[in-house]
Formats: sequence, structure tokens, C-alpha cells
Amino acid sequence: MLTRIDHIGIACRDLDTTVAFYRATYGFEVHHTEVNEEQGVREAMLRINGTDDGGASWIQLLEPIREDSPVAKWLAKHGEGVHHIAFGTADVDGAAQAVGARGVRVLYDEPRRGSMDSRITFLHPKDCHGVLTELVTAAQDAPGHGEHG
Ligand code: V0V
Ligand code: CO
Repeated sequence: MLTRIDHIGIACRDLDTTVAFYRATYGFEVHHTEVNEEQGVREAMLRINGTDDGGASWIQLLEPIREDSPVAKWLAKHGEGVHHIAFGTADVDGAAQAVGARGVRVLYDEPRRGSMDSRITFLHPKDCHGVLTELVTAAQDAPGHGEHG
């Protein structure tokens, strides 16, 4: 059902400083940045492996853009650090339904838009031994991708 680690989400106070650390320390380059208004974050994606066509794993650096956002709340309580882990799947709808049927709280009725046009949902950390867990279908992994253009 889950085929890989898609990304590790890391909460940071200042995205530019954190990106600079990852570049200077490990040589990572930023592959993509975006603001996700709904999620209340500005984010940078650093690719670890895979290609633009799929199979990639990422470090997702997250800076809050609003005080009432999940990442801002997390930072205030815990400080910087690992915020969530995201498992990749070709079928986020099916995976969420299956996990939900096993008694884990799925936070969204329908998957929402994530980085790079992925579709994402979250599982409640209290039902996952303290780990905020994201399920994600990357745009490239979605059924039918590439068939229409
Ligand atoms: C909260 N808790 C966590 C946690 N956040 N535990 C582990 N990891 C986290 N990241 C714990 C917290 O310590 C509390 O336990 C309890 O859950 C309730 O937390 P709270 O601070 O009162 O916060 P809530 O209940 O208002 O919100 C928690 C949830 C929220 C998980 C419901 O953070 C949420 O909706 N997250 C999903 C959306 C999200 O995180 N978006 C940002 C990433 P104690 O201390 O009382 O025991 S966006 C993203 O990943 C994108 C766009 C992408 O991948 O494409
Ligand atoms: Co994420």
C-alpha cells in the first residue's frame, strides 16, 4: 500500500537560513519552493534521490506563514525539528480509507493539495505513536499521469 518515504517534513523558524544550512553542510540544492496558503507554510523541497519523473524522496523544510498554523503551533511548543513523515502511495484515497477503517483518525475527508501538485492527507499523531503521518500521491505517481498531455 505504501511504497516509499516521500518526504520528511522539518519545521524551521527561518526557511532561508535553514536552506543555507542544508546547502552548506550537505550540498543540497532547492528543487522547488512554494507557499501553501491552506496549510499555512512556505516550503522548500530538497531532493535526496529519484528523478523529476518519480521515485523521489525529499526533505521538506517548512516555515509557518501564520501564527495559527500547525507548524507555528508546533514550533511554539517543541521548537525546530522533525514535524512529520510522509509515506508515498499511488492511491492516497484508498490508503486513507484503509487506514481509517483500522481505527486511525484521518484528518481530511478528501485529500488536499500538497507540494508540487501532490494529493495529501494526514493521520492524527496520537493514533500513530506520536508521529504526525502524511499519506501522499505525487503528481507523477497518480494513475493516468502523462496520458493526457
Ligand atoms: C501536534 N502534536 C504532534 C504534532 N502536532 N505530535 C507529533 N507530531 C506533530 N507534528 C500533538 C501535540 O503535541 C499535542 O499532544 C496533540 O498532538 C494536539 O496538538 P495541538 O498542539 O493541540 O494541535 P492541534 O490539535 O490543533 O493540531 C494537531 C494536528 C495539526 C495534528 C491536528 O497539526 C494538523 O492538522 N496537522 C496536519 C496539517 C499540517 O501539519 N500541515 C503542515 C504541513 P500533547 O502535547 O497534548 O500530548 S503541510 C505539508 O506537509 C505539505 C503542504 C506537503 O507535504 O505537501
Ligand atoms: Co509534508
